[in-house]
Amino acid sequence: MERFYKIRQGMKVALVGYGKAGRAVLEYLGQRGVKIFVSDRRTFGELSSGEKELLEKYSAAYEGGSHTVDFLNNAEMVVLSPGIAVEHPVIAEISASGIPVLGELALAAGKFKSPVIAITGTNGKTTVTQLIGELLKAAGKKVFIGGNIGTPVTEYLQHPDDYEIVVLEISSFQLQLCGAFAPDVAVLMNITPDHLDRHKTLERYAGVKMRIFHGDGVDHAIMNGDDRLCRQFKYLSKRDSFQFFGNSVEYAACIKGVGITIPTPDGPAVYDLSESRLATIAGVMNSGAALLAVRPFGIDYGTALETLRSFEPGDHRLQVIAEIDGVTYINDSKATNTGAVNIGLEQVGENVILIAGGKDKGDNYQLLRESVRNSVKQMVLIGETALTMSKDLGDLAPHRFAASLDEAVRLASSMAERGDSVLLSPACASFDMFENYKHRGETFTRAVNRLLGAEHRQGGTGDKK
Ligand code: UMA
Repeated sequence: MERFYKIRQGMKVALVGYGKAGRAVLEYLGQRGVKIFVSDRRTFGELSSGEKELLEKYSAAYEGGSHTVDFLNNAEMVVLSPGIAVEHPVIAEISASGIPVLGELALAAGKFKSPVIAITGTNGKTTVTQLIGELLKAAGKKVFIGGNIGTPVTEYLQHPDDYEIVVLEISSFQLQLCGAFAPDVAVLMNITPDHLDRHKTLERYAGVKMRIFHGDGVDHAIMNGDDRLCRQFKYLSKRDSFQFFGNSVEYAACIKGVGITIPTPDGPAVYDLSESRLATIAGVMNSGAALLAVRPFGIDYGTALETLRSFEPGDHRLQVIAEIDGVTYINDSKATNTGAVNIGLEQVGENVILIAGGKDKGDNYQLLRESVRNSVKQMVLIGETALTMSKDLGDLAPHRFAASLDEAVRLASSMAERGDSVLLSPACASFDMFENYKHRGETFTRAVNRLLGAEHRQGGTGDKK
């Protein structure tokens, strides 16, 4: 049985990882008089002045360059950042010595003053988190939106009275050390292979995802009924009853085409999303999940429908950047796994010049074969995984290699003909060449804008046949 962790003045706590999550935890604990030790692989000299000031503000000790048992075993508790593996040898040794090692969610468990909606899944979780947030705000609720989406959960703990509902995007990394965290509403969007460099097997990855349903307080468990791996690994969720969304009239949210039907005591509520930005295969599934998640909070039909119809998806997810000489350039930098690329290719359709590759996360690129065969004319491969992708997919479409994303965009542009789409959908993390997926998407956008500028300077070449 997992327990809630209490914080007391004078307690010694070590933070491993001094990124966004670590800094938020430092601020939270520092204000409560905790004695803090911070360990990060960056040397002290590599920290920004703001990071140094924060350490000084709370008189936190700092270990830079590496993590050591000697430094951490002074602590009564270790809070581990999500990007650092539990299996890290130093963390494993600390844990074996009996010092509790917890993540941000385990620290926050028991401290929420408002209902919590938590969303996980390999793909779609950011959009669903945003959708749920928009639906609740449209209904006049004060909503905290955070977690993996960018604002650490701990920031909520600083001002819990400012909010009526908490909506959290939760990653598999965060679920690994979630302790007694139990949302009131838990949503699982889908499971496709991802982060297998960290989780090793698909079953372990799925098991971690299913932890979102484990806590005793989960009143509403919502799951994609159409997703093969969600169904295959459902037994790992330790519960029997779910509200499903997907393509069946038996489901709590039934999705047909671009419509969603949800039974209500007054008859079925039908949400027709045609003509909206959510009128895509993924868009309606995301909307079905979001509608089920907000159902306990009594949002009226008209408000919900209007909010969905006016929703604008975020950047870096199938974002159309420009049309140049009849070629559409699409930024799907957030597609960091094969599942997301399959969704993107299905949506874009045919005649795709695909730019893919990046940092390997243990994914199997053979899982792209069917959609590459159906949609892709040519490929430009970049990053660490370019050669592996060439081996796994190269027989399906002619391809070239590029040393940078700028070069990849130029090459793709030279290959494309009128009516084609140049799609950046990497199937990989970005860290081999970029700071993160946003930086990669922005680099792509800038490269496309340079092509656009060149076209304008030439007065539009119109040379694509
Ligand atoms: N570090 C070490 N030792 C290591 C590895 C890293 O000390 O072995 C240090 C780095 O020097 C850096 C810090 O750890 O100072 C970074 O910590 P972190 O990787 O845990 O990242 P944070 O900045 O704390 O951001 C985290 C999430 N990052 C990850 O899960 C990798 C962010 O999700 C999240 O938005 C943020 O907390 C706020 O909750 C990002 C992400 O990439 C978007 N998530 C993955 C994904 O979506 O696929 C799961």
